[in-house]
Amino acid sequence: MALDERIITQAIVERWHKKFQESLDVDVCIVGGGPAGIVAGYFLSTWGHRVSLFERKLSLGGGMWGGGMMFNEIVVQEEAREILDQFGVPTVRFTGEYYCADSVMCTTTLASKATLAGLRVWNLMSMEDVVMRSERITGLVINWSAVQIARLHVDPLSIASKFTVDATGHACEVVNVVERKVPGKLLTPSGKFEGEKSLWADRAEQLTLENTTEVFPGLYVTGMAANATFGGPRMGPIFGGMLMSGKKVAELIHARLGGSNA
Ligand code: 48F
Repeated sequence: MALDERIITQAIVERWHKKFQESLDVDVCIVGGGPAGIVAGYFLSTWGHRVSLFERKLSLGGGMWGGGMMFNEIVVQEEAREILDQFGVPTVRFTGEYYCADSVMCTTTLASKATLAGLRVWNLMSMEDVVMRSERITGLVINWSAVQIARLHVDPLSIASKFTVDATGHACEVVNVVERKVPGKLLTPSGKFEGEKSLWADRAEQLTLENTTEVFPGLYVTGMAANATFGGPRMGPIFGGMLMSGKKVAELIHARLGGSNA
């Protein structure tokens, strides 16, 4: 068969536009494709919701690839191991209730299972603003990451969603946009963004789950973004809290969408 480059171009452009047009109005938009965002996307998609995940970078995985300081192993505690089991990621007991997994295998398997479950990933796209109606978030303003990186003056596009999840990790980018646009209105004790505290693995892992909640009408926080928003400490390369937080945010939103099979 003689290959025609024009058909290759046409295939890519047409298929991409079809996917994008189908995703202009979804149930849930997740911003950030680290472990918390991917796990949230996996469960919500598995339970039948239409979910888009926007990831600024080329690849999903966030801070998971590099394990701890580029030693590519992660640690999870007993409570979180069942989530890795569910994804089919092998774990090895190190001692007591500490388990290890290969960070590359973990990242690629989570991403693979989530996309196969129906999660639609938009890589190389960044959230730059939110759409609000009557002080409720009703969608995202998005742009190509390359536009932002090159600081080009190019207007963004917007998409609609019933719920939005800030899974942007330490940066808490969606929450910070809301804080700037409507100061003092976050559903934190002070009404403001509290900011991440110093490393304390045990406390941080508990708080990550507690802090996984709705932080503004229509906007939920998960993963490290949940802790930073509510003033919790960071936890370092233990990833159980991220996985459990991703599952919890999926359960909360699933219930809001009227689901009962979580
Ligand atoms: O940082 P990240 O992995 O967040 P997470 O899921 O997990 C945190 C852990 O990796 C680690 C930790 C716990 O062990 O402390 O840091 O909470 O992933 C966040 C992702 O969000 C993307 C960013 O590129 C990264 O892949 N991101 C950040 N801002 C934006 C964004 C944005 N405005 N638009 C799109 N993606």
